[in-house]
Amino acid sequence: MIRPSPARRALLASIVLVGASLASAVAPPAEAVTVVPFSRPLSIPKVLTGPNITLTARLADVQILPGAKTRMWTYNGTFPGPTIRRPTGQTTTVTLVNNLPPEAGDLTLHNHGNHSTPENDGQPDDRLAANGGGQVTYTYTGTEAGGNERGATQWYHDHRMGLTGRNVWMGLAGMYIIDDPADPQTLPKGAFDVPLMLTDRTFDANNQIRYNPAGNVGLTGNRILVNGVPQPYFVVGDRKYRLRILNASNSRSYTLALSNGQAFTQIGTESGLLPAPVKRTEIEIAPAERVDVVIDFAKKLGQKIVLQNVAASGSLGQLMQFRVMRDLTDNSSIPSKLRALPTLDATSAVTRTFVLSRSRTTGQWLINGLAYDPDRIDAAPRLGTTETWIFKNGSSSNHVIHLHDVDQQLVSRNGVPARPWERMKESWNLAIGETIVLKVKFTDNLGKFVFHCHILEHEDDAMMAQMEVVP
Ligand SMILES: [Cu+2]
Repeated sequence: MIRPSPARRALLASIVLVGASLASAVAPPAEAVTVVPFSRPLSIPKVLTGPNITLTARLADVQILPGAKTRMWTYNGTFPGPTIRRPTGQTTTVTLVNNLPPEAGDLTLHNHGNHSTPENDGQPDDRLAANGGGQVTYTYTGTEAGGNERGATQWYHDHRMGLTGRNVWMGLAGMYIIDDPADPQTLPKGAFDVPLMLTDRTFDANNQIRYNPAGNVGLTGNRILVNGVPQPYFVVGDRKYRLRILNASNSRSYTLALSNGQAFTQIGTESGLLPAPVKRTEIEIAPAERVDVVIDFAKKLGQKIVLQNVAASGSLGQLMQFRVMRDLTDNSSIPSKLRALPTLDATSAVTRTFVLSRSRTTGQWLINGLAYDPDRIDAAPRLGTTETWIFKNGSSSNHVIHLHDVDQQLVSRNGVPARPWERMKESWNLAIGETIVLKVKFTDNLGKFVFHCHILEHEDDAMMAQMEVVP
């Protein structure tokens, strides 16, 4: 039996309430639905581009499966939430309004991957948007280390202490893209630059979802959604498309491959463009990771190509279908050099080691033997210095380590130099027994930030730690 942490106890109490609210909301019993693969078009979330954005968290009935709509916790009534798309170097405010029912409690919004000050980072217990119409405005400057923040595919999601898994599962997630004129401008753009959010959910016979993680191992769903649609099709032209793929699932990892054996050209990660494109036929993507890829459908007119998840079989292995049906001229290209990485100090001021483990007595997930304590500082790097951070996975599960505030460069994984597609990121999958060595430079922002496992049931089980950047 797992002894619940305080966060866990709050979560368990809330599950009952969520279940109750959904039970009262569902329609009379309907037949369990069958999804015909590739029978519905891909949905592209609405794009918000203005400098002052409002995200209202509210209930909405969303058409996910055929038949009854699914009651979800949404931003602005859709799942995924709207895609925010902003030029780097320009200030953006995002105002979170909490109009969810009382059982949702207070909320916080984390812009995942952004270089935010602590007060704008959407911390688990600070500056909460109170239930019943409370508002919090977050300000993002779009600047970093004396210049503009790098172009990147980020995302925003709830980050409430002990309740992130529930809140994201119920629908509180969307994408946030920073456009950067310093990135090559010949890459596919406009309608050929497409965000894809992967999530998994389990639906009941009435097409409703409910958050019941049954312990702290990690919740997976029995159906995979791409931009909120089960197994969609997407009509494309015979040209290159840029796909910004986000794994917004609570705990499921995917291994992406194309059914015709064609390679993806990976051009970016969570932290923006790679130094150079890399061809890969299989790409593993763990929770919170993003891969920015180009698929070239040239000479494929008339073909149907499936984006597969070769980590699973059946419907879980068939994510979406590209139908190459439009004869188009391709004016895009992928330069051989994309974007150099920032230069970090050659020497590190400090080396810190963090071991990921699980308590033998309580089953709780731990970092350096400890559960999260908001009153404890686990690392205090000095502003402007570069440090070496080592993460070792000593547990019997994979974990996805996510550091807030700054990008990280990979020195080595299991003693081997970084592979070209993971030299700079901010969410790192560690398989059992793996060790990564990161270099991290702390710029601009003083104060406290969390770092944690992004398997949300592990995070909510207090697999989180805190750093404080000091003068
Ligand atoms: Cu974990």
